[in-house]
Amino acid sequence: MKRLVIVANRVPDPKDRGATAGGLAVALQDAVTRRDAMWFGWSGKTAEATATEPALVRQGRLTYATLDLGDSDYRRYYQGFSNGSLWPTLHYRLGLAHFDRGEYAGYREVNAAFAKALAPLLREGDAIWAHDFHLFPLGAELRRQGCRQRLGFFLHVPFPPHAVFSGLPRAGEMLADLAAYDVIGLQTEDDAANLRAALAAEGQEEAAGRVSAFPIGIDADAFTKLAERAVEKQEMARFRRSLAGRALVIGVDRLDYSKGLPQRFVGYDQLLARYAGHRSRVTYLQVTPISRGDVAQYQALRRELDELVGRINGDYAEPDWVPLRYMTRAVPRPTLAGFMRHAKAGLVTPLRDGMNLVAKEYVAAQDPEDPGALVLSRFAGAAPYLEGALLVNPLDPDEIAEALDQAMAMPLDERLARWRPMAEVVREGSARNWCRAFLAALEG
Ligand code: GDG
Repeated sequence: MKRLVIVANRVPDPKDRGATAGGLAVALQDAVTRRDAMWFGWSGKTAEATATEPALVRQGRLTYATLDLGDSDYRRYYQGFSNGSLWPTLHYRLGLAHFDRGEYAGYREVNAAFAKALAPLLREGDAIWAHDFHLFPLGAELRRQGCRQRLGFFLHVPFPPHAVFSGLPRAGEMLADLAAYDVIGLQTEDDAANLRAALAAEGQEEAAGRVSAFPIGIDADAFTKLAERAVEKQEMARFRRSLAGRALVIGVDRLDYSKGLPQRFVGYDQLLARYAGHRSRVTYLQVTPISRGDVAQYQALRRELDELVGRINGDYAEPDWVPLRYMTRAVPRPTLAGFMRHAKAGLVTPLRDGMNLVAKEYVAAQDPEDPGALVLSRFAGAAPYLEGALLVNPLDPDEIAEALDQAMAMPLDERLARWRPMAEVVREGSARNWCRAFLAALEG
């Protein structure tokens, strides 16, 4: 089997196994353990200048090749253009995006530096798979370095309609860069259709023909096992005791404005206001590890959430009941799985999301004899795949409150009827199958 070269903004720490690993590292585990592979990208560290020679760490058949980023490149490429321009634009939030030519230049320079450092490490016949919005121009830069290998690109986040994307200055250049890839993958058919139309509008019809949907999944069986084991642990027994028999609602999201957290908190507030019967009978636990904490919009969101949590708890708390438990620390994956299994409802209401793996994890964590209900944003990429969820408009707190009330009251037979097909979809659409489908397209 040919070697697989994965390029991503962040490379997982070779020492970090298991407990806190999530996201891409988990999804690609199968692909990088069954063949020779290299994982190339940013080390997560900054230095005075961006490194030109990658640091190499070998672990069995897998080589990690990482570059430190210069301080100015970190600000321009990562904080500036990737997080400040592209992330909001791709999540349909042009109003939150800013554009700065210097940052855009930094973004292109880092992509060129990645390509230059990677090119000498490549072997004939390697399959190269670049991930996510940080790397639109990487393929074109690799071609400039003389790379002839097959190049794939997968976008983990949504792709908006061209009318939105073209609000980004230099959108045309970004689309022309994508045309260097042989396979271009997105999460949903809608995203794929949007990107095809955008490419066609820029005269890239041929590249539009290389765009397909490859919905990402999770290792459902492993997550189910984690959840089953977690509930046996002392820590979970203590947590259950602390709930004193109250129903649990769980939310798990990075602290990000795409996740719809303020609207969700107001939705929960509406549940307590409009359906007084739930007061003192339900506890909502929201796990929200801080992310991009050095970006102003994320700091503002954190303050907004602090205030909302304080107000909701202030309004409804009893001496022995806190309605909304809110944590900004990350929780180990097995503990999360345990929380999810115990929760009567999973509350997943992003304003936009490429896929949303939490929705799938919630489904996988459920007890097949007594599953909980999933309240899901219709703007999550997962929505078209999880038909048994209670779909809501995440901008409408009243709709969230109504769906939560329905979830709390849902009889077992309805919960089973909704959950079973979703469990099937989540198991079938595994991370492994996602990798295999993409690599089959890439390697023909
Ligand atoms: C991007 C796209 C797409 C969260 N808190 C903790 C924790 N997590 C884990 C979750 C889940 C992962 O992080 C988050 O994945 P999501 O898919 O929900 O969202 P993004 O981080 O925005 O990911 C998204 C994804 O890429 C994959 O393509 O689905 O649309 O935005 O696995 O469980 N894990 C641990 N502690 C936490 O506190 N251990």
